[in-house]
Amino acid sequence: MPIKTDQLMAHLATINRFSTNEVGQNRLVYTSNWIKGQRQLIAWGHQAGMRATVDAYGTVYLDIAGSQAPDKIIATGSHMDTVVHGGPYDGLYGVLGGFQAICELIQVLGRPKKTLRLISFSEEEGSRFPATFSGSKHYCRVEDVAGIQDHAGIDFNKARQAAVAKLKEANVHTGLPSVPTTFTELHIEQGPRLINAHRQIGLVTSIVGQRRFTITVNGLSNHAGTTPMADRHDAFQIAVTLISRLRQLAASISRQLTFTVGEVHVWPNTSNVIPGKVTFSIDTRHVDAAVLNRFEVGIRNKAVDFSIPPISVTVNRWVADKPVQLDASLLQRNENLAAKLGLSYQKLASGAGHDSEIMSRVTPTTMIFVPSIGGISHAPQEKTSPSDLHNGVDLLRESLKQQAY
Ligand code: HGY
Ligand code: MN
Ligand code: MN
Ligand code: MN
Repeated sequence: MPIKTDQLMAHLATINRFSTNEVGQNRLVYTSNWIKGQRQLIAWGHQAGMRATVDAYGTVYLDIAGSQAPDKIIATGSHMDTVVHGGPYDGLYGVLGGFQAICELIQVLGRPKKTLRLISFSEEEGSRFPATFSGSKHYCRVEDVAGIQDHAGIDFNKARQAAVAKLKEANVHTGLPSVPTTFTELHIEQGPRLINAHRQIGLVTSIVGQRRFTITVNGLSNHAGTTPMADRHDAFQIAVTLISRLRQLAASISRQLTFTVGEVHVWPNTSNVIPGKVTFSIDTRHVDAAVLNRFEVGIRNKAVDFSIPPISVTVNRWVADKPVQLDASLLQRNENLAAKLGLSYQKLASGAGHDSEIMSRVTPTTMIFVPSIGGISHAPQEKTSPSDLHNGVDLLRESLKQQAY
C-alpha cells in the first residue's frame, strides 16, 4: 500500500478547524459548520474522481462505480455531526478514515469490481433536535422526522431544506441511493477497554439498546423571598428529588444499566424566582431490552407518584432503539485480517449508539473500533494516536479490498 501520506490527519484537522470553538467541536446538524464539513467532503470526493450524491436529509454518498458488478455496493462511513463541545474524532474519523481507505485502494488497485461507497450521514447524535440517527434512518427507509424543533424553536425540516440547498450548490447528484450489500463503520471506542487492555483494534459484536426521554416537571413560579418554604411547588427541587430516586431505581435493577441526565432547562431560570417548570433528559442504555422495559415502567410510575396537584410530571420518550447483534461473518473476516496485519484486537460490545445499529436492520453490518486515550469521548479531550487511527484505516482498507476487488 502507498506510503502513508498524512492525508487522513490533514483532512481531520481541516474539517475540525471549521467547527472548533473555545470548547471543542460544534458541528451540529444543518449549522454552517456542518454545511462546511459536508461541502469540503464533496470537494475532496470530486478531486478523487468519486460520484457525489446528496439525499434530502443532507447525507453525502461518494461512489466509485464497480467495473463488473456496480449494483453490488460495499459501503463504509459514519456521521458528520457532533455533540455540543464534542471531540475531533466521534463520527468524523469514520467518514474520513473510510474516505482514506477508499482513496488508497483506488490509488493502488484502480477501479473495484463492485461499487465502493463512502457515506457521511447527516445526523446521528440527537444533539440539536430530539431525533437520533435521522440520516441513517432516512437512508434505510426506517423512518423520517416531522414536527420537531431545536431549543431556539427552529423546525427540523426547515433547517434541513435550507442546508441541503447549500449542498446542492456543489454540483452533486440528488436522490436516495439504494442500501448497500455490506456496511462497515470505523469509529473510536469512546470508552476505556481497548486502551486499558493495550489492544489496537476492537471488533464489535453488538450495540446496546438505548432509550431517551424528556421529563417535564410543572410546579408554580413564585417569589423567592416571600413564599414560605412549606408553601412552595418548586419544580427544580422536585426534579432533583425525582432524579435521585430514578438513579437509585436504575442501580437496583441492574448495575450495567446506564442512567444519565445531561440536559436540564429551568423556567424562568432567574435567581429570585421559584422555578415553575423544569425539563430534564434521561439517556439510559443496556444490552438487554427487558431491563430497559423494566426501567421505563419505573420511570413512568415515579412520574405518576410525583404528580400531586398542582405538580404534574410528564414523560416524553423520543428514542427507543433495541440492542442489536452485528454480522458474525463480517466480524470473522476482520478478525482474520487483523491477525494477518499483526494487529492486536479484542471483541467487545459497544456502549455507544452508532449508525451501524440502523444499518444492521437492512444489510450485514460490522464495526471496527480504535482506542480512545483515557477512554474519553463527547468532550474536547477526546483523543486517539495517529498510529491507532491509521491501524483502523489499514484494517478497513483490507476488508473493503477483499469484498470489492
Ligand atoms: O450517544 C451515543 O452513544 C453516540 O455517540 N451517539
Ligand atoms: Mn459516533
Ligand atoms: Mn457520539
Ligand atoms: Mn455513531
